[in-house]
Amino acid sequence: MSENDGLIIALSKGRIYKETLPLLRHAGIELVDDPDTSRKLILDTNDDTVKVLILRATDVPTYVQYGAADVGVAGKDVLMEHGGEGLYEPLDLKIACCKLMTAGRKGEQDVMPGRRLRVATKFVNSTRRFYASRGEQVEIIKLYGSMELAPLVGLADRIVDVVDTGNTLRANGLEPFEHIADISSRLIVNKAAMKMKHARVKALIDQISEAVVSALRTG
Ligand code: PRT
Ligand code: MG
Repeated sequence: MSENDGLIIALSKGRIYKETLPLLRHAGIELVDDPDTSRKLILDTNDDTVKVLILRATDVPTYVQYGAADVGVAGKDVLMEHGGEGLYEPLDLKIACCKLMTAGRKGEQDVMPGRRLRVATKFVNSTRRFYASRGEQVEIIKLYGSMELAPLVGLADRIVDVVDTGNTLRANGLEPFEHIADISSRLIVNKAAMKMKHARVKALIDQISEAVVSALRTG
């Protein structure tokens, strides 16, 4: 694959991969390998010049930022944490939708004024910005997963996490409190690739954009 006309796309396994596949198909890109059964991290497509990298969701913006991938798909939650340096975000794909929310033990929304909340989350930057915007000083505890456990065992008063159906919160005796942001996945593009591979990247953005519109129309 030549450096200049090749295209490298960064995706994460799971819901983003599943929901991005039909959009790529609309752009004429079909995957040859299935990441759920293959152990390969670089997947081939029907086009020799297009490869797909399978990464941890939080690593996708980093690969695109440094140009190891030309384009990628990442949740807005992940992009808000990353900060967006070195990349453009030209397209809202309207997939993997959810909400970034604060949550806590059911019925414990009220807090004593002046008491400093402890908030457990993997979204440290978004959490800091949210509470700062309300003039609230909180202590943030960085976790990497299973945030729902933290309020149950007294590690934290609050969590900040993405919520879809809310079933996971409910199953653990928690409830959502404040809405921080609506989240969906975005197409992201490396800034240099946008210039150097403009025709190719622009064509991909246009085709995927069409696919998003027609997916919304057909529900
Ligand atoms: O799982 P892993 O640690 O590898 O990484 P990840 O959680 O970042 O990746 P993944 O594939 O789970 O999520 C990728 C992206 O999907 C996220 O960055 C979000 O933008 C988006 N998304 C949409 C979600 C959800 N919906 C969602 N429900 N990400 C996570 N969840 C979690 C939620 O936190 C809860 O624990 O799924 C669980 C079920 O949600 P409920 O509310 O339906 O019970
Ligand atoms: Mg997950």
